[in-house]
Amino acid sequence: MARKKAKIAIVMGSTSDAEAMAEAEKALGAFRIACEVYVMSAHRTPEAVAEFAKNAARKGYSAIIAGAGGAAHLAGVVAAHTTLPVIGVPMASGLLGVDSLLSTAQMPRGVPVATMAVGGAGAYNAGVLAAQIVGVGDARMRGKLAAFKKRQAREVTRKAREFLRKRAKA
Ligand code: RP5
Repeated sequence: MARKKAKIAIVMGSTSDAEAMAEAEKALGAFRIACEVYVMSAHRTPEAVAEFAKNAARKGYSAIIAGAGGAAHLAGVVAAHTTLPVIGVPMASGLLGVDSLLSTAQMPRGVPVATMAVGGAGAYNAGVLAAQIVGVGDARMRGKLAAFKKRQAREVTRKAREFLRKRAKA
């Protein structure tokens, strides 16, 4: 039987989160994982969030990435309504994102949200973590992840050599 193609849902609390959350899409794209993007707010459109989260498993998503800032309850509310893994991305905000980070991470016992770093780097990591979740049941995806790690290591080594070479010349 043919394997069903994995897909991930990306939800953000506002269009003002779009630039940072595009990093999640970029990471998923690097692994050729499809995603669908939603904008909805735990506070401003709470019914839409509950409806989305309740139906997400039936729609076939492997995981949900949820990014919000400030009193960032989006990932937590999504997690309250689904058994899918929820990856939270705290957006940078007026309090440098510390408010978003704590509101995303400090979930009550029994309702986990896998919380990433603040902002674009966190959103990118959310995409990589989603690929790793897909990889649990997909050896080809694990191969892609291993190649990604090797590429990343090579790039760090290349940049370090270049930096040291320039430094020696100066
Ligand atoms: C949160 O409030 C959103 O996720 C966003 O990060 C922040 C500000 O939203 P806007 O006032 O820009 O719509 O709910």
